[in-house]
Amino acid sequence: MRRHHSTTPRTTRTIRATRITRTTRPTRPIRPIRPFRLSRLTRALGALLLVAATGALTMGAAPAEPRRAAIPLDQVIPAPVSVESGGTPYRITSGTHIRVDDTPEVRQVGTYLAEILRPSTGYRLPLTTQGDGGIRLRLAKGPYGAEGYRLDSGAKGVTITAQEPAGLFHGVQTLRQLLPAAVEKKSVQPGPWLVAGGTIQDRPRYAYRGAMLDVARHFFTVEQVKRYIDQLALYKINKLHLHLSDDQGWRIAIDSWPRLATYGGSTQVGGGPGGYYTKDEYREIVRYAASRHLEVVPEIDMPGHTNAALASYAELNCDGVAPPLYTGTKVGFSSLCVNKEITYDFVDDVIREVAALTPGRYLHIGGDEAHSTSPEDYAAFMDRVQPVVARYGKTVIGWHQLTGANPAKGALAQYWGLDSTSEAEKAQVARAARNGTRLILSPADRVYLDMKYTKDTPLGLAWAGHVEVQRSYDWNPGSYLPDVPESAVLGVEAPLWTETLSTSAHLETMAFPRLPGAAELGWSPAATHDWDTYKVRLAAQAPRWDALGIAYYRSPQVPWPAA
Ligand code: TNX
Repeated sequence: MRRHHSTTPRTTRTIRATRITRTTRPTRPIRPIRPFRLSRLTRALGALLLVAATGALTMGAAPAEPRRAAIPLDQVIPAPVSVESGGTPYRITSGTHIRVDDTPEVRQVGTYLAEILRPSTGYRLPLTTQGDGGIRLRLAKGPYGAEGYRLDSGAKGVTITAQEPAGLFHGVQTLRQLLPAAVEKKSVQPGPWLVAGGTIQDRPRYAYRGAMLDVARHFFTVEQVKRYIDQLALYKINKLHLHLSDDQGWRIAIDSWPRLATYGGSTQVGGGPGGYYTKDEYREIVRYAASRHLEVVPEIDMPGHTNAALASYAELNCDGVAPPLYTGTKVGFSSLCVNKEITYDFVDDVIREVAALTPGRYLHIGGDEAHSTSPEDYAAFMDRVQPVVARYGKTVIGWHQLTGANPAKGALAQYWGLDSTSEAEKAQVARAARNGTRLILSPADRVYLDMKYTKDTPLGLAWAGHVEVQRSYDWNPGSYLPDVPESAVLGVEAPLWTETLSTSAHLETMAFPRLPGAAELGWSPAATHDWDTYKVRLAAQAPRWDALGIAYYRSPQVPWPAA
């Protein structure tokens, strides 16, 4: 067996207001330690330590193990706030323990980590609350905020410290990305399982880092949604917005209006069978999301995008006649009947039931493309509906058309315009922002994951143009909309509309590789933003997606490793 060690370059990255300074000593290649070299190495104390550590590291290594260097600490997506590389890597072995604080929340993060590491390493990795060394997950007071963490890696172990369990969970995602891609596989793989030495300190730029999934145009099962949740968690996304109703389908059981789901949910774009979540299934999605530290944001879109509801109950229509179910892809043709009282009974019942099922803070009421509702009716409708959301204890989110009416105090507006959106419309959004309406940014020509990458990519729509990977990444949420102060931006969300998408592979092909970029815009300091270094980090994710079975678009803009 050949012994080897990796000498880790000492890299210090300091974030300044406007740019990153990086001082990197040239990387020394991994080289075998031959006996005659030892005497030379022992001249320096540092080298002595290194040799001792390396000896410990390589003992007991399986003969088939390839030689490989640890993944550099700064290769993570989203880019961390600060990275200091150096020192001996930690090696996960069959003797490694996962040490957790003795609380259910920390144990849960530890169990989650163990479930990722056990199948591929083949190690037991028992959870324990005793001893030291190994992988340690601990809560402590510090400058971490609600979601930040610190990761320290050295010869004896890796410690992730955070103030809250969410911070530990995000730190675990970082640790995951520092391990070889093969760690994601479900069968035993050869090691070594090295984590580069050094320290990462990290916390998010924005509190709201969302992804939306349209389960209305095509229905996606609980298992498919869970799969997407797992993919979101890897990039520290913390909100799952579910678009639960639209013209083509109603996807959540409502006890007081049962035909919404049983009839309104019975089809989808293209005429397939559709589907809906029972209340227990929805609770299961919420529970699973929470176990990945994502908050579910349910959306019931109104007053437009309501054909499935109008088809289910004739009395909701102004003329009392139920339209047929709809399986096409046009928008803007349906509206609840704003002047009928029963509309507000319906809205109250639906919001009450959805709010009761949802532990999260938010309830999204849509409000986009209400082309069949007059502006006066639209404003009157929103004036009545927003207080209902508040009455059931939730914060309103609406698509940014809500800023054309009277956004309630504390309501959030989700901006989905384009570069070419009129100045007047942008100014309307900016005015609302200056008056206290906080914004979630989802510019369609940047982070609509359903837009085609190029004219030649088969899936997706193109109404907002073609959105290649660089275009999707290269914008700054903090200065994106004119006259909107950075403090008005609560975060970034990447929506995935599904008119053309009906399988998990479809979803993934559109989300990857753009989703990690949206996640980075939401998490990383603006000072880390740099396409040229980002595209290298992005390329390095591909083997991980392969290991996870995630389909992705091999954009020619990204220097992928040879397949
Ligand atoms: C616009 S964005 C819509 C959706 C479509 C999407 C397709 C928004 C609030 N409304 O109804 O599915 O474009 O890209």
